[in-house]
Amino acid sequence: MKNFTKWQGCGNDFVLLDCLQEDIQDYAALARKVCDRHYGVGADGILVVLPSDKADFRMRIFNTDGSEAEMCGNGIRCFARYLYDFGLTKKTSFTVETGAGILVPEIVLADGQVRGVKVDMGEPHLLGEEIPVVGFDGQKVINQVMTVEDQEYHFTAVSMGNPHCVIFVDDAEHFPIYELGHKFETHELFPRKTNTEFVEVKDRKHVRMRVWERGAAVTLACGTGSCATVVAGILNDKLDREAEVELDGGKLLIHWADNNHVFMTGPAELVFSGELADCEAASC
Ligand code: ZDR
Repeated sequence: MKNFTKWQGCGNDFVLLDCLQEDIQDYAALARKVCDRHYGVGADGILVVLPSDKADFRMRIFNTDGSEAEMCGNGIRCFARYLYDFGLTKKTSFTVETGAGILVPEIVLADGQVRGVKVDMGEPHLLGEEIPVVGFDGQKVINQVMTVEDQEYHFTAVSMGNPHCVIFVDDAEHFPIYELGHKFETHELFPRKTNTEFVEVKDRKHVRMRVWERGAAVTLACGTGSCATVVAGILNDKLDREAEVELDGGKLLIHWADNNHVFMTGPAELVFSGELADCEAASC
């Protein structure tokens, strides 16, 4: 038996496993099993709470297909709220070691109630080899052309620790994301695959975005993708430094500050707690 909590941030949902006391052998197998919406709990990924010798806590995230992501924006808000609400820390701001470096979430309180979580997501990485994108070493990848199914698309690539391919479209609502998302994810330009955001700019402070996530397909929201979207919008002179990203499952406020750090503010909600009856796959 293993206790878990289920969380969602803008409808991007996660099973959180507290492994501060005891580690699990095979997170990839457990993620595939637990994330299944018929045979498991159902989630877009699992979040693992671990001790860290570099920060207050360490977060690992595994996608539904078992692949490990460097970072997860919606996940880290849920992760932070778990630590605060369940009394693992009394601090409202603390450090979290992730595959994208040490990040700093801050619990947003009003009248003693948690209203959301604001996260210093660190600096975006823009050079081709950092994202990575093939053929762009030493260069930023802004408004370049790629071909998918014989059609040309303009894309801007950004890493928020994990890779993102941002495509500005006229009509995000009707973009055939289910048909084409996987083709972007596995495009030869992106050797570590990519998350892909389809973005309609409403005005300089407001975009509508839909996402195809690497390792998970279409999800209702993407935190790192929202950060990448606003960074790409600024690089293409379509957005101001602070903008709201409207996702299928909610809204996130993103600010690319003067110190080059990206700040993301949004909700994180506990859905339920439970016990995994059988986590044999992970020998726990
Ligand atoms: C998009 C994401 N859910 C978030 O909120 O940032 C991150 C999940 C990881 C993503 N699928 C990846 O980089 O493989």
